[in-house]
Amino acid sequence: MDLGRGLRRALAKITGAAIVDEKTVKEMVKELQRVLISNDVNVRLVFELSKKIEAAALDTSKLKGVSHKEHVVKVVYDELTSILGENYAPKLQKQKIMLLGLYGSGKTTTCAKLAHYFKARGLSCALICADTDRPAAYEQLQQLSEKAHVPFYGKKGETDPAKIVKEALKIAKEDVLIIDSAGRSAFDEGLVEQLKQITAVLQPDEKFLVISADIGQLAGRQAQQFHEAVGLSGVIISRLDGSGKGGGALSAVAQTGAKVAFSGMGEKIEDLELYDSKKFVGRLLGFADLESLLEKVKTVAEEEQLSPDTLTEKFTIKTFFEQLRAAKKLGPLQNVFSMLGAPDVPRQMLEQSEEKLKKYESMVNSMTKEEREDASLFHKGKGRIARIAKGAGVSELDVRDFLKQFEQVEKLFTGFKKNRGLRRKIERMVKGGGLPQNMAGGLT
Ligand SMILES: Nc1nc2c(ncn2[C@@H]2O[C@H](COP(=O)(O)OP(=O)(O)OP(=O)(O)O)[C@@H](O)[C@H]2O)c(=O)[nH]1
Ligand SMILES: [Mg+2]
Repeated sequence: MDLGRGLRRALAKITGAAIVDEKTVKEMVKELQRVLISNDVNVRLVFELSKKIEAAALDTSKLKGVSHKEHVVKVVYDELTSILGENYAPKLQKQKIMLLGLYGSGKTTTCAKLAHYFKARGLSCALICADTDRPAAYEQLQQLSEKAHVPFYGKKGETDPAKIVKEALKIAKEDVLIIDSAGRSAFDEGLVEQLKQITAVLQPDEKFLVISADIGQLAGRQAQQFHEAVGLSGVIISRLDGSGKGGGALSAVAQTGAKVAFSGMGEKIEDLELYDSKKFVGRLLGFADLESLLEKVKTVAEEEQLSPDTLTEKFTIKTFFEQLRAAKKLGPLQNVFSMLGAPDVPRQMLEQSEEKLKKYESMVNSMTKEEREDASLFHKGKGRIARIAKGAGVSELDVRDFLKQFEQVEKLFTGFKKNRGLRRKIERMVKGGGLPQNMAGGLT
């Protein structure tokens, strides 16, 4: 399961619960364990984390002005952040950076990404090809240097990487020199020897091991081996964009004490990010930071306490539209839904543009009261759709789209039926969100 989705789902056990007690905390922890392990986070680490979270979450002695819910959310956020390592602050100064790692880990691509990164911060950069093993390594880096608009140094046909570096250092005057090195299919002495030779000539300021997120927790062992052999200043995790094992790789590296410096988030040269575990967790959970996450927990809790229970058993077009409208006010709907314990509502359904809502509004206003209460009427004869389209000044396709969306959400709600508490909350939230007066009038 996707890590972000899994974490949101786990957290929703708390944020969506009526009361937070030992049972809910345990359920949440169980769900957390499941998602972390399926993302290849080390089992022992997961159990340590669970124990800590459970203990801290159930310890209510330190609740100062926050609800138990907020407290648990904070504990989870802090613990996740802590297993995923610290953030890194790059030196924005003259320096020599050497990249190393196994075959296909992303070294060459990352060289260009780093050049782009430092160049954007006002430093001049150059790329040096010290990979004499891989055919076309020279051409690949040269092409990338053109993309990044930085000079390139290398010598085709030369078999000694140390020599290439020595020559390049004589002529390269750029602030940041980034050196690409050869890979191997596995960690071996030959590679270590070669890296040592390059290091002796280059005297790099930074030695970054590039690891693909795909290898998950094995990243820990790899970081350890390379660190012991050649000494690392940090690790760059590539392909964090596409891997279901990113959490495993990051936590394993963090456990070795090595710092994750950057992460690769795609194939393009702009796709490099400075690593920040808080930002990473925030993104997984769908919030910029802990504050905005807690803020949302609070708002939802307050919304819940508004108006009395007016739950209607039937989900109708009227309720649907009211919800879309109300949700617009509550901010990113995906987050609101996940707070309520329903993290899986399709995204496109939740991101209705203002313009679309206007269209919907006129459609709903063109419907009869019966139609709003019973959408199945639209399946009994085409006349109705044509009438609504005409009345609302939209196409029949628009009406059909709207009905289709309604039906999808209706299906989801039927699924929620088992979960009456959730439905009740959504209903309350809608009432709490309040409809603009004229709209509310128009819909009765
Ligand atoms: N999606 C994604 N792809 C990446 C990322 N980084 C690298 N790649 C791709 O991974 C493949 C291998 O990247 P390279 O940079 O050639 O890897 P390398 O470590 O230099 O490989 P060798 O020189 O053969 O050892 C290429 O197709 C890249 O486009 C990343 O962050 N995200
Ligand atoms: Mg390469």
